[in-house]
Amino acid sequence: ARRRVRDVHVVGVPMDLGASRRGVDMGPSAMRLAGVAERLRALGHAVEDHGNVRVPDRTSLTGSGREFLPAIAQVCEELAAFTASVVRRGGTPLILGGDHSLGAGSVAGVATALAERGEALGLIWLDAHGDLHTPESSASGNVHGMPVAHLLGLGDPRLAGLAKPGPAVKAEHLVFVGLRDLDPPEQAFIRQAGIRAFTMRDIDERGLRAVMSDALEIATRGTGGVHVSCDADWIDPAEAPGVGTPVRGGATLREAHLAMEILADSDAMLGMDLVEINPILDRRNHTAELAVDLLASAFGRRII
Ligand code: 5AB
Ligand code: MN
Ligand code: MN
Ligand code: MN
Repeated sequence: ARRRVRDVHVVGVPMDLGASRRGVDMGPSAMRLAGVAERLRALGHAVEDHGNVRVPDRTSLTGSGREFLPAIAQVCEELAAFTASVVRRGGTPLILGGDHSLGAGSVAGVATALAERGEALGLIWLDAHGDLHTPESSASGNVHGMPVAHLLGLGDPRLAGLAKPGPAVKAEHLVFVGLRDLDPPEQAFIRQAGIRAFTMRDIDERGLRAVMSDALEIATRGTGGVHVSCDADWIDPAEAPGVGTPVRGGATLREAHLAMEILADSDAMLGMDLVEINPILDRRNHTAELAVDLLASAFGRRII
């Protein structure tokens, strides 16, 4: 397959308001220190780093959990405006997180730009978790467990209403890969809404290549392209210890690379999030370096 030269527009979202454990706000710095822009430039892409979206300082806010939703919605609104403008210009937005609540904004902006050309958006959500809670269904109240529900138009209108006309994504164009930790309301929702989801068991039984081919088929059928939202916790914590919410039994290093290589070959990717890197839990920036390696694969790195 060919390797398309892209205009990559990087933005950092140094936010951990969506999580109860602190530290993923340092993810953008960690990936920049690991050389993300330089790595993508070395592949021939034009890369512009736009710096960080403004995020309110946590110590300046009161409350916790779902009480941070209005502040998160403001960050997501700014992020959605950014990704929409990049996609309108034919560029590829690359979002460095930050907790996964930012997905409610990044994906909404890409969807808005596509809707302007009359196209629907496909979404591949690589994650140990479903992130399908509404504020009502969530036991933790943590907004990083809620972005997918909001992209489907459910939950709080301040997050669900960011895509114009919205909702950002239809259930039929959404697919999960890597799931292994769902809460009961998320399980019920997946079954009831008929959401396509590949668990670690599917990867074990069928292999990553077959699962990823199906995921791409689902996310590209009837859409103008695919946004890939990659929560670093889809990878096994043995490989990626520096993540916000580690869950044993995740993708291997080689499965993660193959997933990215298959995405690059498909040429269907419109934008990407790499989120939930937690340098506090990491060893010598290992997980951020792994994330940057994976991004290189997703953006067309070749061995030969
Ligand atoms: B992540 C949990 N389902 O709602 C919740 O890391 C975990 O963005 C959410 O996938 C994990 O608090 C959110 C238990
Ligand atoms: Mn997760
Ligand atoms: Mn997530
Ligand atoms: Mn997490």
